[in-house]
Amino acid sequence: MYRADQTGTCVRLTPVWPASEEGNITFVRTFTVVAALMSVFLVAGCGGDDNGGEETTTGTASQTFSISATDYAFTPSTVTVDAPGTYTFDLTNDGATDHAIEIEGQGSEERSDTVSPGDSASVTIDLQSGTYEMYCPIDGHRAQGMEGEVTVS
Ligand SMILES: [Cu+2]
Repeated sequence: MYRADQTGTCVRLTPVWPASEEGNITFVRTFTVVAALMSVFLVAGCGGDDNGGEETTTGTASQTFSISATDYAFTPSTVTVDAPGTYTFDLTNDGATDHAIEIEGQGSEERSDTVSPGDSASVTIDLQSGTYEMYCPIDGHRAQGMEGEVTVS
């Protein structure tokens, strides 16, 4: 058996006989429980350190696609991405009239600014798994062929 003697800030363990005063035995038992709890805490702490070096990056993917707009089509007109995430579509207007790009589906809808011939603009959207429509929202451009599809697998 051991008894903890506190001297200043230093804890010193000294042997005591089991038959010593009841109070000392109770103290030793309490001390043992505290020491056991500290051991558990230290083990947990080591586990945390081990995991700290192997952090896995998850969450949003990020990629930019370049889309060309002409009178009246998008190139490419279909885009496929491997995973849900935040994606940006850069639209360059290679046509002779104003265009824009809008992506709509899965409850989301995002539209770029209107782009004058020779200029560019972008639209960023959080894509979930599923299919989205991609089209030019200006006048009747969509009906004239400015539409496509974005698929998220
Ligand atoms: Cu257009």
